[in-house]
Amino acid sequence: MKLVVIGLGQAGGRIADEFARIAIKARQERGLRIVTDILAVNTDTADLSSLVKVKKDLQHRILIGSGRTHGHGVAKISEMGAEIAKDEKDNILGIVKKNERFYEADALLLLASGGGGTGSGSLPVIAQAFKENFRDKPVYVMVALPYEHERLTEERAVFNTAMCLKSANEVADAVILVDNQRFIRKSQSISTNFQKINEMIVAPFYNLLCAGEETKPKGIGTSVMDAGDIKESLVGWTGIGYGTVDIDIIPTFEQTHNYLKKNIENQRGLYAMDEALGEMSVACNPVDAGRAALLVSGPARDISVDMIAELSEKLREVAPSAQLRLGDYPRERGILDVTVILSELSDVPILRQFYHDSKELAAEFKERQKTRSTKTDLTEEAARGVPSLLD
Ligand SMILES: Nc1nc2c(ncn2[C@@H]2O[C@H](COP(=O)(O)OP(=O)(O)OP(=O)(O)O)[C@@H](O)[C@H]2O)c(=O)[nH]1
Ligand SMILES: [Mg+2]
Repeated sequence: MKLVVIGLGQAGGRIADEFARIAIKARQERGLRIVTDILAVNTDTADLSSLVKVKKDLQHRILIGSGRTHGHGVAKISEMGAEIAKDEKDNILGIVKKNERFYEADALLLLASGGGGTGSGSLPVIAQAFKENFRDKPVYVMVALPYEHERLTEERAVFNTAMCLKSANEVADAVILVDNQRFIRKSQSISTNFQKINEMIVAPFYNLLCAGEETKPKGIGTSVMDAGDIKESLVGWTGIGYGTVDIDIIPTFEQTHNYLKKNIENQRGLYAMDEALGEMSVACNPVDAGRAALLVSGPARDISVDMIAELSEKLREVAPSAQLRLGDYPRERGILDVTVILSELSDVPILRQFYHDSKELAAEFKERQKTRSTKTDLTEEAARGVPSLLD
């Protein structure tokens, strides 16, 4: 599958940078093209220049709203991010369309954080603009949810995220949720280590995008997961998970094909699938998924029909309402990995929490505004009669 990737705001830009890194890796190591273009859009000049892999020209690092923000961001006011995006969407669309490979792209992927202003405000606007202009290309969005400490202390982060998610869901074909908090635990690194977190966010996409682009016979599985399968698996609220297991950890019984060996293969697959399901990008229950996809990748001799059957049976058990799609992707290297997509989720608890909290906040904002204007009126009243030094 080939994507056009557009990162919006700081988090979006950095995650786009990570997509650029895996795209370069796919070209160099596998001779495959998994993106047709990668762009970063921001109201902040410094954020744009701090990117590493996104091409450096003005067609790939696009500064918007400079007349209003002077290149310094929108300070978490996502309404301003949305306004600026409305003014500049035609310009962005024009730039994306100009790329000669644009028509090869299977879909668009927009990336942003929910908590900031530029990314969260512009993401739904740009998604809508693409939907209206390119009806044949699905538009997927990925929203990075704020950390727990931000949810507890930064009202704007909660409010922006709720508005961004609600609006994005109205226009995008799928909204991929990635909860920053879940990646902290995994990375065991300091909370600001975004690079590591972004690597983990993007990792599941590597094999997923490569699998259907392979042309070398030994990279083509028995059941190839191509762009068509992925499109069918990405609808509505979506989580993505990735698990890996080292092939060398369990003895491989090289020459034999006995029952025991098969069992070990299956164990590895189950282990990796369990990790993928346990560490989904957002906390969700597979029972609530309307669609699910599973891609197993590893050395051909370690992926048996038997193992795929067992994994699919287990996935069916935990996600009984999901339309299931399975794929295998032979790769000659020392690990076996499993990528899981759970999509068309009917319930994601953290979503409800964001909506609930932001409604309370909206009421509170109103109340505070009322109190403030009453006090301002009183102050002005008290100043009446005091001479001013100005004309
Ligand atoms: N996953 C991830 N999250 C990030 C990254 N950088 C910032 N965040 C999160 O994104 C939110 C802040 O939003 P930013 O993306 O910095 O904001 P912005 O879109 O640039 O908007 P403004 O700076 O307000 O103009 C916070 O919740 C951060 O925790 C990143 O590189 N990766
Ligand atoms: Mg910013």
